[in-house]
Amino acid sequence: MIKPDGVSRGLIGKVISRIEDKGLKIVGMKMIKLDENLAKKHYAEHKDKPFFESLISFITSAPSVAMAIEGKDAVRILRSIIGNTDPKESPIGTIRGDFGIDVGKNIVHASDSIESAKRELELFFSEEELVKYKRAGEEWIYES
Ligand code: DAT
Ligand code: MG
Repeated sequence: MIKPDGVSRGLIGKVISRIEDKGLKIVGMKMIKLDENLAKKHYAEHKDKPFFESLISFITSAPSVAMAIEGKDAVRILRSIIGNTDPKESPIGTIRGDFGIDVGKNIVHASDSIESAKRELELFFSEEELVKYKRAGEEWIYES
């Protein structure tokens, strides 16, 4: 998901390009301004953290772009494309390392496990909103 800072800074295209360039496939996408209810469900694991209230206020402050992304090892690869939680600690070459400075404005979200990906996808997309198609050139990305 491209968070409110990424959308508001005009980084949607750059973020999507990195996902496409890697060879991953976008199978669902929507612009959505999270309401408090959805934001709290999405970040439920952090409800007792000191930064929870500011996180909810930030994530509901402007539109985000939610994406469903498919590919071999997609969860692990996306986490490596986005980088470390704190942009200051994130290597140059990652989205957070290249575009961010403070942890509370780290541009993107990505699920950290298959289980959280399933849970989060269900929060944002219905079955019908996820599409099946073949990306041209997949035979040049995957060995089999
Ligand atoms: P990630 O987004 O890398 O999965 P997370 O799940 O630990 O990181 O935290 C969710 C978001 O909460 C994170 O993207 C930014 C914010 N956050 C995390 N740790 C924080 C902290 N120490 N202070 C302020 N915001 C923080
Ligand atoms: Mg997380």
